[in-house]
Amino acid sequence: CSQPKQVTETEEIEELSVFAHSPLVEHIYTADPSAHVFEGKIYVYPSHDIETEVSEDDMGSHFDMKDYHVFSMDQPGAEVVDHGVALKLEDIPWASRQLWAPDAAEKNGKYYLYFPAKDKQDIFKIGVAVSDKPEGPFVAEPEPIAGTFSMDPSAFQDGEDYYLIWGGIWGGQLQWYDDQKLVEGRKGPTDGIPAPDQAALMPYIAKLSDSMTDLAEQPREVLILDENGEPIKAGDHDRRFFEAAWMHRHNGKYYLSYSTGDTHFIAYAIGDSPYGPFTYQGNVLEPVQGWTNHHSIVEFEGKWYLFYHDTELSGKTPLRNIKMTELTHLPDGKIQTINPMK
Ligand code: FUB
Repeated sequence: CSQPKQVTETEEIEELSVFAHSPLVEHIYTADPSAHVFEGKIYVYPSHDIETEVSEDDMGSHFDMKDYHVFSMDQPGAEVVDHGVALKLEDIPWASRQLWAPDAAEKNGKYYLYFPAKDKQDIFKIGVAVSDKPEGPFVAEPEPIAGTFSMDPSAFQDGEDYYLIWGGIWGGQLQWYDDQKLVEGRKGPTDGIPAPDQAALMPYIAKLSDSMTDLAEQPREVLILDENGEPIKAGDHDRRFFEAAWMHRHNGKYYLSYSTGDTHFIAYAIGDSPYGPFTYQGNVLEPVQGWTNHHSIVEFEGKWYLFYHDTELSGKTPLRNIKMTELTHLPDGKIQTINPMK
């Protein structure tokens, strides 16, 4: 019988360099990778970028995606399997366009794909689709999740509890809401953005119901505070929330990471509860090639990984490619900032 292979530190570093900072797939364009460990494998739920005639604007109209593919790999560095189309726009009764960044969760052997799309009135809502398998195909619920608005949902499991976190400004339309109500007449990317010295807009969180297809409670704003305990200001573009909220738990603390949008960082903040408040700490990821920066953080077999995207394959912002690399939590709980160019 064969002996188990002893992996040396050098071999481990070589293994890491096979996948670190390289596109995970090259046959289609992919972005916004949400990674989870399901059934002992890593599953990735990205956006599927496509070529489009739609011209670029500050509302993100050029991100005109029409379906989702799901990917899996047995472990980091292993072959990445494309499981094909998991859900398409034409099969979502309420949606009209723009299938943006999705995420997924598993509960009792069922899989839930949470996704944003514009409804028939061109307003972003968050929908859910269900499958018996992590790779789908997923069947969309007939209506968006009641009480949701804006985009970039991420699903966070904390023991028996599941939460949905979401929101994004500019093209994500969060600035069109006051007290979770759409304000008539707001149209552009900055209509409704607070003045620079006012608190920035923050992401939202709500617990999911037992069915996983509804919210169990009224959404709450997730506060991101500065070192003085004050909400990060709207004019603090290097630190304020823009989109792509992601939550993970490490050593009993909750980490909220997010994109700062026009300053292109993935920043993070730490708190004691999924509801926050969170205190800003620094950056997980420096700017990548391309305008958008969007990520996820997942633990697999005792190591932590960052999934992110850039535009290495196309050189064009709306045609991105997903990547992964190892992520380190330092002994003081901070995250070692990753430079994607290294
Ligand atoms: O992929 C479309 C949008 O671009 C996402 O929803 C944002 O987070 C940004 O990555």
